[in-house]
Amino acid sequence: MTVSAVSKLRPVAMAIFAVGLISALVGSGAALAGGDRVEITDPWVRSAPPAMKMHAAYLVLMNPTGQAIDLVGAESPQYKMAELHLSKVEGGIATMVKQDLISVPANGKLAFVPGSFHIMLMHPRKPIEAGDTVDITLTFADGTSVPVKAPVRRAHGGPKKMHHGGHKMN
Ligand SMILES: [Cu+2]
Repeated sequence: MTVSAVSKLRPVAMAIFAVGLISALVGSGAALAGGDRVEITDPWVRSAPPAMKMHAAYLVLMNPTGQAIDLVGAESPQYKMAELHLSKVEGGIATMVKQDLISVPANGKLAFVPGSFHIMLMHPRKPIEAGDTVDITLTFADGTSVPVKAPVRRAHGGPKKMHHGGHKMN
């Protein structure tokens, strides 16, 4: 009897605490702009030939808050190193530049796609191939970190294969 009485009380106490917390935030006008508020969609890692000791990870970050949220790092237990990179073409030469910070604009989104921002996963501890899943942890400037599971797959528009009809132009 005593145990069930306690377990019935606890959700009520939690609810009161949560309401207090929310009203405190609203009252002070502070936005809860932690990295844990970022919505992450479509994470994936582009597969590469085994000789290639690095892979690029892509995803889309959506920031529903009224303040910019800054991504400052990434890591994966399956790789010795990971960095935030930006691909660009300078003087006709494609390069990648390490980024110390990538800002996701307030109420905006940032897509990591081939040819632009990516997470550079370097020195895989074991071979990584299409069908595997890579665990990535994103770290934000406020100290929060968010885990992401990214399936490994071949790039769109890789080695050309004939499509089997049925294309519709919309
Ligand atoms: Cu890179």
